[in-house]
Amino acid sequence: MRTQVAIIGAGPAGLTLGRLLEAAGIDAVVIERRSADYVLGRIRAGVLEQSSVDLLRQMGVNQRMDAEGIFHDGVELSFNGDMLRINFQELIGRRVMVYGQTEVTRDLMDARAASGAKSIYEASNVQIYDFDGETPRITFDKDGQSHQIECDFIAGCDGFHGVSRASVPEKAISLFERIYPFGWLGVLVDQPPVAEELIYAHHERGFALCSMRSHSRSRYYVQVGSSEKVQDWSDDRFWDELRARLNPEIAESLKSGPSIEKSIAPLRSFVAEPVRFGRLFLTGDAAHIVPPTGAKGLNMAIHDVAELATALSEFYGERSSAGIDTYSARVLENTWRTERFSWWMTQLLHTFPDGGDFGRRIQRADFDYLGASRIAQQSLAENYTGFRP
Ligand code: RFL
Ligand code: PHB
Repeated sequence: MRTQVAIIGAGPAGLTLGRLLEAAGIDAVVIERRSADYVLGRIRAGVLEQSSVDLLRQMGVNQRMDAEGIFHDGVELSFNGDMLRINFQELIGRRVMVYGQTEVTRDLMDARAASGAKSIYEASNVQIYDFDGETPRITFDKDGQSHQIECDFIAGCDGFHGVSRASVPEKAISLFERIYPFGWLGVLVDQPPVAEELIYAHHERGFALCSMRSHSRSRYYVQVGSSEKVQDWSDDRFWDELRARLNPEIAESLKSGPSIEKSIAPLRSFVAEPVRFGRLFLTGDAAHIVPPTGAKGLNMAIHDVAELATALSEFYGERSSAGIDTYSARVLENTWRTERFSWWMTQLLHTFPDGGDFGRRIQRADFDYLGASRIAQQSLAENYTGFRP
């Protein structure tokens, strides 16, 4: 088989890139290790920046998003029960949309199926070759047979544990990483959200987040130690812990219920440099990881592939490699800006085992500064809604 761009991974990065290339008349195949149902079963992000919403609209996959997505003008912060609302709309004239990653993925998969674009699910043992030359190749196994795809470019959209970044020679890549000594235990529940907007809560017992997927489905998280096991968290234990970390009035109005999904995600900050290696490009979680506190991972993935699609369109349309040559620098600029913001939100809101009294006083001072300074609030608003200089 031959294609112009082989896309490894059918997460948001791979599927968005596939759609953008399709619109540009560039042939692409998506190769995914898991089944489509497995990909759709992963509960992940919930917040879209305006620029992501705009891109999904531009790609014509907005029908359900426009009907079901919920615009939020701001978020609430809570610090040991003291509340502070950050009103993005009023501060900087922008807002965000609550629409689950699962839904974005489903919309993109449906659009791909409708247009007949080629996707190969349940492809095992994917290997990539010759991306330092002009004719890269991919091999994989499916239904007991081995297959090969020849292509012009490989888009590594295969997440943090994928094969793309792992195939780059060690000396060609620099990795920057911070692993946090905690994770997020998340619960999905069919109950109306406790508040109209998201609540990010710092508490001595640990961070908590009240989020949502719709007016009748809520998503909640609590910070847990890195060694915690999900089976040790009954629903009752989860709800008790969440309530203990919220402002008492809010805790009182929280509607709990049987969890329909419960999982623990570790928190890390991670950046690979560069993100282009000859004819291989890394995008999304394959290139960088942020802790979920800033709601950025999905939006970064969409940003990267928009840059890549523009670069590839220039290559095929105008025979110019200028976009390809600057892809890495453009992605890394956005990456580090967003890494900083996600790190900052994380260190403000979480309880650090080694933070000590000094660390706790600094966190309180940071929160009080936000409460007192419109400029500090604008900075948060600008970054949370997506800063594009
Ligand atoms: P994905 O979604 O991991 O998709 C990669 C795909 O590649 C496949 N794959 C392979 N395929 C073939 N061969 C191989 N060798 C392969 N190895 C892997 C995988 O099966 C998978 O289908 O990466 P992508 O597309 O870069 O998308 C990134 C986002 O998924 C991620 O950044 C976000 O979910 C992060 N995130 C959030 N981002 C936001 O923008 N807003 C949020 O509110 C938000 N909340 C979150 C989050 C992530 C979380 N977790 C679980 C880490 C909340 C949580 C709890
Ligand atoms: C979510 O709804 O899953 C969510 C929302 C905001 C975040 C992280 C996760 O910062």
